[in-house]
Amino acid sequence: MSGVIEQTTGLTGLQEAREATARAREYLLSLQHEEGWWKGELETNVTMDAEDLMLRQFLGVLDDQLLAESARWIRSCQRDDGTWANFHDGPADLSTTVEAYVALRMAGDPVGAPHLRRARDYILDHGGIEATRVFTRIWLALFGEWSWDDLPVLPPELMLLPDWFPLNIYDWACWARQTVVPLTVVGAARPSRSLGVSVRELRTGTPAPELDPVLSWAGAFERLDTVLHRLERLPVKPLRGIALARAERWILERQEADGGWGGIQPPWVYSILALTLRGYDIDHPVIRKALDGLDGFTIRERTPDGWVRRLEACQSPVWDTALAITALLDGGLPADDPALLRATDWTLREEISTGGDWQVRRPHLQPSGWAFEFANDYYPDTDDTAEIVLGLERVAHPEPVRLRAALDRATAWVNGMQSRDGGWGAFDADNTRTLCEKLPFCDFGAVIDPPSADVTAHVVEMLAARGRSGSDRARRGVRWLLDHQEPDGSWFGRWGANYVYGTGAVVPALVACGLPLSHQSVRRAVDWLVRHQNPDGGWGEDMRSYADPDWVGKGDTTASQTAWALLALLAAGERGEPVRRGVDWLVRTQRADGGWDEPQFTGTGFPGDFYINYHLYRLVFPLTALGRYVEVTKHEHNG
Ligand code: R03
Repeated sequence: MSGVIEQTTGLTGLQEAREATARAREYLLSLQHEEGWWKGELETNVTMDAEDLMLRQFLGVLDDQLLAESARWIRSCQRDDGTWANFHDGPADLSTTVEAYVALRMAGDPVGAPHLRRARDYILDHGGIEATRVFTRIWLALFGEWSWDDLPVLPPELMLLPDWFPLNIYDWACWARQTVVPLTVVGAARPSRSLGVSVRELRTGTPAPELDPVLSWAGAFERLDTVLHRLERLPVKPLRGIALARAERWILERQEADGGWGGIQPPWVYSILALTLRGYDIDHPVIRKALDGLDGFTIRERTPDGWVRRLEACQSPVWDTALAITALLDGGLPADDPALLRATDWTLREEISTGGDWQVRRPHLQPSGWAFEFANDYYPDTDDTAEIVLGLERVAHPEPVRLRAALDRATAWVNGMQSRDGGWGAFDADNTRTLCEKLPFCDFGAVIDPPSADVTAHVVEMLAARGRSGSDRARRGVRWLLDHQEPDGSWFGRWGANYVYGTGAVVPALVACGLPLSHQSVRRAVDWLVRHQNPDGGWGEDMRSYADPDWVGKGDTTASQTAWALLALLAAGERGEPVRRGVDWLVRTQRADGGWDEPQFTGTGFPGDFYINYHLYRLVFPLTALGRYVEVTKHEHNG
């Protein structure tokens, strides 16, 4: 009995939640850049660093200091068992471990060193180079450490397929398209340069696996690949010259202001390789700009062991700024605060005004919207645009007409990007051709961008905020969400981990669209969240939930995931024990400076394959959740 009383009285009061909110708010304000934006580190895994070293080795521009600093970082990420993982405390990843091993060999670590021996034991026990992903083997083929004959052919003639023909480049997700186009150039050139060391010791000699059944798409494509390999050996390929020239032009036309491609590492580095192989030398302005731009994605840090250097896969200033604006507004900052006005002015300057690849599927739609990064003008996305509109909509800007005009353009753009089935994908409409996934090349990451619950929810919530919850498009979006609820009551999280993220996004959106709190869809979601609350009062969901149903809704409590669950519960009208215990966890674990620790990754690049630790998630989401808790509790206390 006394235990129960203690537990109840130990729970956080409104005043403590208020103080925690204020601390988080001030801390977030202190992190704003003077130009008005926020950007947290986007932490991923050491393949970024290993591939950066291989890129520079290939180009002949690898310098010793850079090599030493990257190697020091890679070594610092190795675990006691000799392996590397793709997320904090995650299982070993074979391809990542192979790439890290190659990088450390390049840096001069001896084959016999204990840390490399442990890595090699793991690699050989798990199938060796033969069992790694295609991308890893492409990197090795660039240095003669793997044969181009044993990689899937990606013929440049792919560029010549019209945009209605299956497997044409616009059937691929934008990130896959931007990666595949330069890789067709690289694969056609079949280069082989010196790595300086050999990593033959990582091969097991295991023959390639059996082909899939003839009558499956995968099996058919594998046999087609054999034919393509034979065609590659023909002395004349009539369309090759035209195809390569078209790929080159396609790449050149898409270089961004920061020198990159698509704002992400893979197209960036493969485009550099492709252009180099087309004869652009290292001092050509296009290549110079591309390499200089990569420096902007580099983080250098002094550690007790010396300087370390690591590369971001991507940068998130627009996304972080959108989430920060909402967090500050929910956290009680006045809507005309100078920090919010500066953020709004910067964001307005970032609005996309040029066309892009999305126009292939939506040719009559006017450009607008926002991309995730500083520079990615050809690829705005609906998710960033929805979150920006949700934030800016609430700011009291001195030029309301100008602001409203931008929000109207952006809303129209997002509306036009709705897919036929009523949902929204991130970068393209109707990017749903699953045939792409069956190609032997496609063994890593997603290669299409179909509608997802998290993105659709953000869009629908945005439409509601703009007074359009009754529109036909919003209604079809809501219908899509209701149709895609999992049998257990949750929603899948495509770009965040995982069902906690999906559910945390969808419930507020449905409620914003006027779904009654008593609706069975909302009730089932609430029940799912309550059932998955950790004993400590928080929520957490491990990345393993993407592959293993036993992990669904389970994992160490994290600040961002606890906040996502609270956002759904608060939107659903919940005010009881589960909410109070979640809030209590946030208040209890807040650092003195107003932030939270979160070594766990809670962002998703590709379910199963690629994960992100967004360093601002641990702050913006708890601030939003605490702010909303304070707001609803305050009103209910006052009656
Ligand atoms: C959070 C929501 C906003 N959102 C945008 C999120 C962008 C996340 C970063 C994307 O970075 C990428 C890294 C990648 N790697 N490999 C690929 C890749 C793509 C994006 C990749 C995978 C398969 C192929 C081609 C490229 Br095929 C490391 C909506």
